[in-house]
Amino acid sequence: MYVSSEQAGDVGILTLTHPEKRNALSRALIAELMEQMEVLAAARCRALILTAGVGARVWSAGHDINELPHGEDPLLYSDPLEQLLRAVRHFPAPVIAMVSGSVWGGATDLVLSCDIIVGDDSCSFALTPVNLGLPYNTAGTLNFIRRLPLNVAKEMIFTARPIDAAEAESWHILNHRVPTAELQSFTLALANRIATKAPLAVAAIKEQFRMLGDSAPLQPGIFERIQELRHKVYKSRDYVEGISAFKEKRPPRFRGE
Ligand code: KGA
Repeated sequence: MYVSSEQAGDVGILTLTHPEKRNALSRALIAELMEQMEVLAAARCRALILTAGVGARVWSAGHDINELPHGEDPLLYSDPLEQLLRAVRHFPAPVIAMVSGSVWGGATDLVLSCDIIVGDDSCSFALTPVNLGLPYNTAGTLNFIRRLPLNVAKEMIFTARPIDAAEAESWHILNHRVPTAELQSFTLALANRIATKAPLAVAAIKEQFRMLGDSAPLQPGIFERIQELRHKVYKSRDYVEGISAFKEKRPPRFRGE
């Protein structure tokens, strides 16, 4: 079991429970998470909290690096992480990320795909594709452009530096930064407030935010160009080196080829 699920009145709470692997977003963990999301949606939960528990040291280490393919597109439309991101965005009630601890790579994409983010002083967020030599995909890059100030997105991507709670607050990544002792009660109160509102209106407006936010047309030529740029990166030796270095627990040696 990598995920625990509970329902407190109209609020669903999904907790990642695989600290041994730092809640890496493996195929198995994502399958459980999405199954529980379906159960909670069917039970008409009116707000969903996604968490790794109060006091977690790592919220999630991101994509399971052992499941990233060599020499192939690492973030295809059908990749489990991509399916999870869409499930969160399509979930018929607001999803609140409640964050203690560090959030890495694709897990930061996941948190930024939630509707509201509440973090404590221990939370931090890193965007890490350049540590792995990995070309991020169009949907994710668009999510960062929409969700973050462009200069912030660029600094986070180009440096892969984990940004701390104070920076996350000042850069409007967090809706609220609260003391650890109050994280659970604050987030539950927020979710319960949402749960008292008209659920059809909330769901329709969430869907409008999603569809209107996604409505920027992408010219075929631009998409093809992005795919070509990404292809060059995931076929590179640096991408193999990035993944090998993680597995061998050593710093990568990138050569730009
Ligand atoms: N995928 C698979 N296994 C992982 C993992 C990951 N992302 N992160 C950690 N693990 C495993 C790790 O191999 C080890 O397994 C165990 O979790 C504890 O990790 O016990 P084992 O079998 O050796 P570790 O490193 O000992 O824990 P730590 O010292 O507490 O450090 C925690 C962090 C999170 C700082 C460290 O594990 C880490 O740096 N992980 C990788 C974080 C990362 O770069 N994630 C990005 C993944 O890529 C991604 O999401 C995308 C799509 N991207 O970047 O573009």
